[in-house]
Parts: sequence; C-alpha cells; structure tokens
Amino acid sequence: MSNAPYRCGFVTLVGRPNVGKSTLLNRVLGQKIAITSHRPQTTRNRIPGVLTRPDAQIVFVDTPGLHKAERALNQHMVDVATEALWDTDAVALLIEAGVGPELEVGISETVTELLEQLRGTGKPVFLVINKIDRLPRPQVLPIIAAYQDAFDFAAILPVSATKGIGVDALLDALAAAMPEGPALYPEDALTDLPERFIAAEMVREKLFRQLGQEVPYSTAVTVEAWRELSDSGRVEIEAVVHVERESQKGIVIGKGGQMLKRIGIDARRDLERMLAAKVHLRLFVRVEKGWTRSVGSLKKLGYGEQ
Ligand SMILES: Nc1nc2c(ncn2[C@@H]2O[C@H](COP(=O)(O)OP(=O)(O)OP(=O)(O)O)[C@@H](O)[C@H]2O)c(=O)[nH]1
Ligand SMILES: [Mg+2]
Repeated sequence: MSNAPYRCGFVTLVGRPNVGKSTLLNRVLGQKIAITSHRPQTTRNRIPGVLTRPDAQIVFVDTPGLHKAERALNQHMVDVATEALWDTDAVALLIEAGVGPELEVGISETVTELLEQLRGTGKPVFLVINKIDRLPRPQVLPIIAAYQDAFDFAAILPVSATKGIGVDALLDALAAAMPEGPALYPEDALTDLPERFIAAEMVREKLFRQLGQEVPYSTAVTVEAWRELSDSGRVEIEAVVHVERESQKGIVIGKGGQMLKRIGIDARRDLERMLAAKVHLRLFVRVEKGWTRSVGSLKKLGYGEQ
C-alpha cells in the first residue's frame, strides 16, 4: 500500500455540442448512464457519474453542449452547463479533433468565450482533444499548439472516447488534481440520478437516433408509471413522448405505428440491461404546444431547477 493521501473531487465535462462528452463519461465509468447520439444538443441535464479508484474518487459531471441559445429550452441547457463550472474542482474542456474536410485546428468563438470565463474561476482546466481516432497522430500537434497559445491548461490530453485511447492517462491526470479527502460516495455508487430519469432519457436517445431533421429537438420524455411486479420480477413502465405540434405526433408514431414501435423496442433493450429485469414498456405521444419556448412547460416536463 502506498502512503499517498486519498483524493476526492468533482470534474465538470464541458464543451460544444457533439464533441463526445457523454460518450467519454460512459467510457470512464465503464457503463452507460448518459445518452449519446450523432446529433448535437443531445444532453439537456447535469449528469453526474462516480468513478472510484484505489487512489481517488472522481465525480464526473456531464453537461449540455454550449451553443447560442434561442429557445427557452436551449437557454436552460446553457445555464445548466455554465452553473456546473462554478461548483467543481477541475474542468475538462472537450474539443473534437478532425473537424471539416480541412481538419480545422482553430478555436471557436464559443470556446474562446468559455476560456475567458474559466480564467476567472482559477480552477485547473484540462484540455481533452477527443476523436483522435479520426486523424493521423501528427495532425494533433497543430491543435495542441493553437490551444497552448490561448490558455494555460493544467494538461492537454488527446483521447478517443469510442476507442478508449488515452483515457487512462486522462484519469491519472485528473485524479492527481483532486483535493485530498475521503470518498463522498460508496465504492459501488455510479450516479445519484433516479432510475426513472435514466429510463426517460433512454427513450429520448432513441428519438434522437431515429427521427429525422428537427423533430427530436421538439421532443421530451416523461415516465408516468413504474410498477415492479414482485412475483415475475418484471418492470412495467409507461412513458410519454411530448411533442410541440400536432404534425409531429404523426411523425413520432410513424406509418402504422412503426416508428414508435421501433423506438420502444430499442429503448426496452437498454432498460432491460440497466434494470437486469424483463421490461414491459408502453409509449404514448402527447402534444404540449410550443413547450420548448415556454418556461412553464419546461418545468412541467422536468427542465426546471437543477
Ligand atoms: N470517431 C469518434 N466519434 C466519437 C468519439 N467520441 C464520441 N464520438 C461520437 O460523437 C457523437 C457525439 O457524441 P456525444 O457523446 O453524444 O457528444 P456530446 O458532447 O455529449 O454532445 P451533446 O450532448 O449534444 O453536447 C456520437 O456520434 C459519438 O459516437 C470518438 O472518440 N471518436
Ligand atoms: Mg451529451
């Protein structure tokens, strides 16, 4: 046993939409708690995940991607991410390597503004260059050079969240930056999010992965009923997919109900894995007119105070 003190603290994962924050969270935990998709603006809430190691416990906090917000929903998402920067011991700023046909290395306006904010906090900021599997190693160097000039990062770490490259080095660097102190959560804790929330998110993930164009951005999911049948061990879940307009209802249901059926089948598979039980999932679609632009409707659908 080493005599090094135990460390425990919070790391907020922050960055633009779609850079791979939620994929990285799932990768470091070795389990899926955050939903992911090829579309930007998938995450809408603060998603905490606990990693316990022999030398340290790190509470990762996944956040919605930072973007220019127009609707009330988007403003809420950006607020959630911004608030998570204050109450943390370190920040992991994620960017993605290999953007565009020219493999751009420039720093976006959003990230420049974020770096300004972070300068004010005085917290250690780790630059995590994700998706390095998409480009040859030497191409990462100009990215590192551009960012090194812009900010005094605690470290710059190239990773691939999907392939697991560089993740151990990232975890070692973050663990060493945590304050000394005992673990906050029991060893086997993964998250303090309620199962009902994660279940609703899993349904929402399928909407993001399967629906075209703008429809996913008008959807929210709430779980309305949850029954655990003690004799069979089966879990019965009823969830509602909320849309903004009548026309979107038909799109979510699909021809002959095919779309909703497919979403249900995919979501049930994830739920059965998470709950280690047989799941019966019933999905309904309801119109909550213009909910993404109404603070009152947002609260009703679970996007109120964090
Ligand atoms: N090639 C590659 N793709 C990745 C990697 N990490 C994530 N992705 C993909 O990038 C897309 C976005 O991933 P997410 O984890 O949902 O991104 P996010 O930053 O959480 O996005 P928001 O929640 O919208 O802010 C998905 O299609 C992922 O599979 C990686 O290391 N390499
Ligand atoms: Mg996300």
